Amino acid sequence: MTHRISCPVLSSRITSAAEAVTVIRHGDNVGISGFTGAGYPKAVPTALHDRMVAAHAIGEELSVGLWSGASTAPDADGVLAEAQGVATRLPYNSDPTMRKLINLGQVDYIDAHLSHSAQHMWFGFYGNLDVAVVEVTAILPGGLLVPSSSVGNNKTWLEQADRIILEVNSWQPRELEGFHDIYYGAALPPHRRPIELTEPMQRIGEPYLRVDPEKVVAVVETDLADRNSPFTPPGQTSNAIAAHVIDFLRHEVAAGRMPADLLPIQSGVGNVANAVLAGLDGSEFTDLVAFTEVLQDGMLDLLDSGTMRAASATSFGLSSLGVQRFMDNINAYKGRILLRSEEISNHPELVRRLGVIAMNGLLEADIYGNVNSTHVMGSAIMNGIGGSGDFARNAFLNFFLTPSTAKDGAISAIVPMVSHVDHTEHDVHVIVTEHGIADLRGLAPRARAERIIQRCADPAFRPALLDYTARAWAQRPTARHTPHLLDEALSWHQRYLETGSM
Ligand code: 0RQ
Repeated sequence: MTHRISCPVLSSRITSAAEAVTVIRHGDNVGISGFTGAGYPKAVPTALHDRMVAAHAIGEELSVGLWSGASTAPDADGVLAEAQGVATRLPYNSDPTMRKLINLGQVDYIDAHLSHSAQHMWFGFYGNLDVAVVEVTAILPGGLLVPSSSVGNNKTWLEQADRIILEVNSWQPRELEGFHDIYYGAALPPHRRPIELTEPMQRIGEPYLRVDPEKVVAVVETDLADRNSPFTPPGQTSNAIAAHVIDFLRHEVAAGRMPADLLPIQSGVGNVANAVLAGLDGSEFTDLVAFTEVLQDGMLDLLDSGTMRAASATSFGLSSLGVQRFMDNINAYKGRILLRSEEISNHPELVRRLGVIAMNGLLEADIYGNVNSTHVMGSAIMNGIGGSGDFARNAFLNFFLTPSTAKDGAISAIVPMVSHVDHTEHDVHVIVTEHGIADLRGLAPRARAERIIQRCADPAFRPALLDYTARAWAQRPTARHTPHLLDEALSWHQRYLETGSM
């Protein structure tokens, strides 16, 4: 037995990654751990890549359905995409190689709300899960698993898979034991009970993942780092967006709609989200709490400065510097950070009960407030809806944050009609760009259009947007509640495709 594996039954299954992947067969569905580049398996995907390449070289078919918590890394999604070994992928991806294959139509991508992915598995919507490959920090004497830097869908994958490969990663700090809360009370309708979580940091589960040792076919030891992508320091645009959000929160507190220590915060991935967190750090707000899915560097800063008292998430999403900082002070974070399954971190019942303030990015919004978070020019997937729908739809208050233009000003983030809809006008409260903030709550469509154009659109695109709305509204008798010029509504996208500018 090694120092991380103290269960005699499971230590007898220790083997190499190359040996472990022989249990994966063509056509299998493989559920891997991993969420925003944390806690994904690091040795098995590469070994599977090698096996796929060798099989393809002699004309054998070997491809799998690949399911995860959310995004992984070049040494998981990336290598499997490179081997042309993935037939279907769900529920979220941000790997560029995988994205390319999805957009070429070579991988079928099921872009799902993250809170749905586990329950859709349980409902039988995705078919059988043949193999689970799950990274853990340690295996305890009785076979309980200490989870690693993300939880994601691991509980469901371990329960549902026919065969299980465990990767025990000694790069993950052993002190992660105690950071997790794994809820085992979920049931299928009509037997579901309320989830008794009324405070973001309440424990409702166990610190360990359970596994049936009979199903564990291999245990692979690794010592490899998470992806840990760097963040760019907030620039002028991100800082301006952050300042608008914080000003708005201040206004909401002053108006008596929110307590002085705000409500639980959810913050999406990316640099803009990180800038908002940085902005909160310099503000008067204190004693904040997060009920979110990803814990980025910005949130670690808030925990360090004491601006935030605690954070519940499903995963870390730290830079290398962030990881170092976390590891150096790990015991100080214990009790202040909880990692849960993504079906709980993103659960609509909990998001609504707790009254979460949701902050997520977007690709484009239209004049009436519909939001596209996923598809470039209506067709090419960027990442996926991720948790943005889980949080936005059920939030007390949601923000959608974006620079007003993309691609050096060639693309307006505010368009007459979005080319793909992820968040409908009914679910969008506040849109923010560097130019300003459009509070859409309680507004009818025409008032929303005026506000979005005047406050959020880039000045270079405002005249054309105003011209569009004026002509749409002047139409008779077709102009109605939400007026559009149907032959022009998507012409901005078409113009971009044809000329390289909207
Ligand atoms: O591409 O780097 O090649 O220039 O899109 O844009 O402005 O850097 O914004 O990193 O915050 O990402 C919606 C993708 C925004 C993200 C999205 C191009 C732009 C750039 C990125 P380049 P920015 P961000 C929690 C919640 C869905 C999932 C989610 C996302 C690149 O926020 O994936 O919210 N959200 N999950 O140039 C064409 C446009 C564009 C555009 C931007 N209109 N048309 N390209 N870009 N706008 C996390 C999880 O759930 C795991």
